[in-house]
Amino acid sequence: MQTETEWKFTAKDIAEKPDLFLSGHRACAGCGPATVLRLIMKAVRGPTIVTNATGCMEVVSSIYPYTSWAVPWLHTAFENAAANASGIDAALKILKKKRRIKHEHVDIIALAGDGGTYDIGIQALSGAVERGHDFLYVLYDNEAYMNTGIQRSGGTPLGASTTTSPAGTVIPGKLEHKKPIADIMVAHDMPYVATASPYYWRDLLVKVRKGLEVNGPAFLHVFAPCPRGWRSDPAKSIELSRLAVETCIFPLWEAVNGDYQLSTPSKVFALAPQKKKPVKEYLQVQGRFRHLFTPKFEKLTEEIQRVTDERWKRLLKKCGVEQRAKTTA
Ligand SMILES: Cc1ncc(C[n+]2csc(CCOP(=O)(O)OP(=O)(O)O)c2C)c(N)n1
Ligand code: SF4
Repeated sequence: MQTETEWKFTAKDIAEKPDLFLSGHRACAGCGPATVLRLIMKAVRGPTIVTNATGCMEVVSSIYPYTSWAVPWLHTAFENAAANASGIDAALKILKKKRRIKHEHVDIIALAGDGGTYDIGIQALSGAVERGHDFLYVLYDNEAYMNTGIQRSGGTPLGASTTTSPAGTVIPGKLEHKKPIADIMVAHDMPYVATASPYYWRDLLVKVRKGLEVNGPAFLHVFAPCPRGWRSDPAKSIELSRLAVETCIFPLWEAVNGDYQLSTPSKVFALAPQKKKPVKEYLQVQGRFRHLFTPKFEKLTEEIQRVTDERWKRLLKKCGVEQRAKTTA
């Protein structure tokens, strides 16, 4: 896809661009979503309004009388970030028509967690996309309802222990697989859908910019480790966001007008499958999967590997990429 403004994101560009998501917020040390927001706000192109559903990122960034937002920002209820974005879009169109705003264009970003997207916000999101509103929806996926104490969501992966899917003598953590939310959004026939992970920061920034530049709705699914809920080392969040891509648990791709394309960081594992790491490497460094390494539940790691491989194969097919050799994973 051609972008209006050809952007070469270099580390220097990014470092020199002022932060629009400011430090001083109350996120935990090593919070993946906070890093994601900081990066996303480096990619904006001009006047931007952000609307943020209830969740960790809203709570930690807006404790009265402080704010981390250096742009106009609206808190919205847990369920309706996309409905809010629709309202902002409609209002801007009227104001422009009446010549009441000076800007040629104002970008809109809606932000929500996995609970606010996979589960409770999906109807508002589906409606806003169907109506063709011009906004970028960013799902920061920390794979549970973290703000309210680590409850499972439709984005929580199989086998993860949460407070509502606790691993113990009865169940081995969550019993269901992660819902393929980004594919559900592609099925809306929308102009732009992509997945991203903060380790691959350049890929993430370019995708944010593409999502903003496209006319109409765009959806960005960003992987966002949460050391508190994942029981992982806060120093390893970005490493985890790399491992998720290297194991193909969270592959990177984009779909432009419904056409799937594998992104460069994931292409590496399609062209050289021997580089693809076993999912165990990703699971074993997180306390939420600790029980999967006991004899009682270890079979589940094979099931996670099987489904990961199956989904990866299906994605490659959609992207028209042929896997060259058999995976060693
Ligand atoms: C209708 C409704 N139900 C429940 C809540 C309570 N609530 C607020 S935030 C939240 C969890 C948010 O989870 P997620 O969207 O995954 O974001 P995170 O906290 O993980 O960043 C819940 C259950 C609410 N505010 N509104
Ligand atoms: S609970 Fe998780 S997502 Fe929430 S602020 Fe802490 S690390 Fe970030």
